[in-house]
Amino acid sequence: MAYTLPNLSFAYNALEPFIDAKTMEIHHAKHHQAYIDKINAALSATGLENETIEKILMNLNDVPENVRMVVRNNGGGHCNHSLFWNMMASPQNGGGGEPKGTLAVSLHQTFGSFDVFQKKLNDAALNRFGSGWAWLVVDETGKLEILSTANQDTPLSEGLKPILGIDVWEHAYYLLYQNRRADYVSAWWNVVNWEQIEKNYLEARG
Ligand code: MN3
Repeated sequence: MAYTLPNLSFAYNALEPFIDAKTMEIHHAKHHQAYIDKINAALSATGLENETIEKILMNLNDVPENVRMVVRNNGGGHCNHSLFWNMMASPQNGGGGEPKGTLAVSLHQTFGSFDVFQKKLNDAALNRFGSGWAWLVVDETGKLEILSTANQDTPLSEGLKPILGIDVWEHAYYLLYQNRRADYVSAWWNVVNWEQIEKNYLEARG
């Protein structure tokens, strides 16, 4: 089964004024679609066509060497963006604010406060040189951790479970923010979907 582009649960303009409709449309319909086209082509005739993308990225060494880098980059792009769309919600529909529930307690226990957590994730996003992602992940022991990855690398390939990610590729913000990544990252918190991230957290802890 070839992978297909997931529908967004909101309109392209739903995240305005923080993320503009044009950026969302190009990001989803062009960039994400391109990753899907390339991963589908790369996997054809590998015997991995029916695996989930998560399982493939968790076991990159099982991917034939001649397509491994293409799978890592484009499979990662498909996987990361599929998560990313659900990690955002319109401010009119619950986006933004601070988390409630189990994750709020764990963030406090791990980082001391929500503000410290947010500052550390912002630092990870701003210090990622070039293209990549900043992540909040759950490690093998259930502990929360902040890190960043280059390109479309996913924490799944390191045995970690991503529960919140910020795309810091220029394609995610350049139309509206040009070179001002810090402004984009700070605006992004207005559309963070804590309800979904709480779900991701509970699922990751099992
Ligand atoms: Mn992107």
